[in-house]
Amino acid sequence: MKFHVLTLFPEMIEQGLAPSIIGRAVEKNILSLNAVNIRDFSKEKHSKVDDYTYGGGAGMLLQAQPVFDAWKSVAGDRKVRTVYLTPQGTPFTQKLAAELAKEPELIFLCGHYEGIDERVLEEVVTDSVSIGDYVLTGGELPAMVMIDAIARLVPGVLGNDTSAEEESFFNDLLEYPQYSRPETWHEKKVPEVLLSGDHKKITKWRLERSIEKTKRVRPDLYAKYALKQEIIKKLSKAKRNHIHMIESLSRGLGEVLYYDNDALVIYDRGGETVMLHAGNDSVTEAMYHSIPKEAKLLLVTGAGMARQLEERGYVFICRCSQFLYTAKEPLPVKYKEIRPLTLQDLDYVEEHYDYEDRAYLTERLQAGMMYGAYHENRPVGFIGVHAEGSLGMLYVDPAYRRQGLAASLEAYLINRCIERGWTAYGHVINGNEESKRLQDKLGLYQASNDVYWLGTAEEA
Ligand code: 6GU
Repeated sequence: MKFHVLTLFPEMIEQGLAPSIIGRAVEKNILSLNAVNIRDFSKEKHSKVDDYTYGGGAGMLLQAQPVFDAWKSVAGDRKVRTVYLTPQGTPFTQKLAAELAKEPELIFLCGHYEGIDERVLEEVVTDSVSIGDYVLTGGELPAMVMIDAIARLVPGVLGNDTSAEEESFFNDLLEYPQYSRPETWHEKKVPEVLLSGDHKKITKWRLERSIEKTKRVRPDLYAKYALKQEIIKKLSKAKRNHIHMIESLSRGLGEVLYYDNDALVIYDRGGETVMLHAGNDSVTEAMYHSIPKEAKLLLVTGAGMARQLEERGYVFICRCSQFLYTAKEPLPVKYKEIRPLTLQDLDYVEEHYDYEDRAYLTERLQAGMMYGAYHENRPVGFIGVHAEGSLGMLYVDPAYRRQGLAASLEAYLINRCIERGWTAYGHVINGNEESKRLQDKLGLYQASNDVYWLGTAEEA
């Protein structure tokens, strides 16, 4: 990932980030950091870049020309997402950090003085962002804050890929308190339960502490959490039919866009997928308008809703049966050589899985969400978890079929889901009887209602 920062104080950016984890990732070539001095693009005497504001008022304004030329020197004719740091921007959140972390390249424009000439902002800025309701002297610290938050989500930067998901804001809850040695310090003992070795109890205690803390210090966040829990509880009355929405919310990727008794719209950030459900099988105006423009895929629970969305321009992709594994016990796995695939297996996966593009498969591999069956150290089949949470992408080389490899792969993946506290579920395209038999054999239950996948015209 490439970060460019347009600034009057490039050394602030370079020196501010160099000693940190971000600096290490730059050394390892996972990130690049390019601070560009706007003053170098001045065409005036003494490299002047500011002037008085038309209409009067306090202070000086950065002029359009040097800002534009600095931006152009970086962006050229490419479309690069450009963030203007300003207290007048939309608030920076973990959600925006996650969205920006998917970009290959970002430009940050740091304001100074009283701001920047509006005309150049109109031409180059894609996002105006503020880091909070207070005023700083310039955009450099906010740019560094954003770079830090975004960079730690880029695979490889933190080293340990699971650490991003357990922390604050992952389920609208703040993190629980933590303790290290010694067991007693200043006459304070580490809570007993943490020494018990009982992981179920520990998880329960941590959740309770998270809830208690969030209620106390962030009632706004707690309200979001409580709403999701209420919806999960309601959906769980028909768990088989709603498992995709339940899992999207409980795994922390789903966000409630619309909720009205019997109608629900969820945006799953992982899969850029909107999930729609209504008891009366119809899409109201309000539900339709809640669909964000960045959504590429829709997952719908009724034929009527699917038809109405087709009339609105979405393209039908497929109708699937939904299957889920509700037992808590892991499944036996006969084939022993199953382990995570790595980026080195990208060509193999791409060659044998037709339904997704290389970028998607790369992301799934990097997320550690694809597993391979190996023979003599070469993959001979694979399976994975899709970005929105369903199991799929199952493939076995022709020479290795009819030996139970598919069953082993799926059983293995279901066990990994159980370890994460997830309920494993998947979609079987209508007509794929062989896959249905496999789900049956492994003990998965079929939901009574089918689901429908739709996409934007370009996606489908
Ligand atoms: Cl992005 N810029 C400035 N100057 N002040 C801020 C800010 C940004 N976010 C909060 N305060």
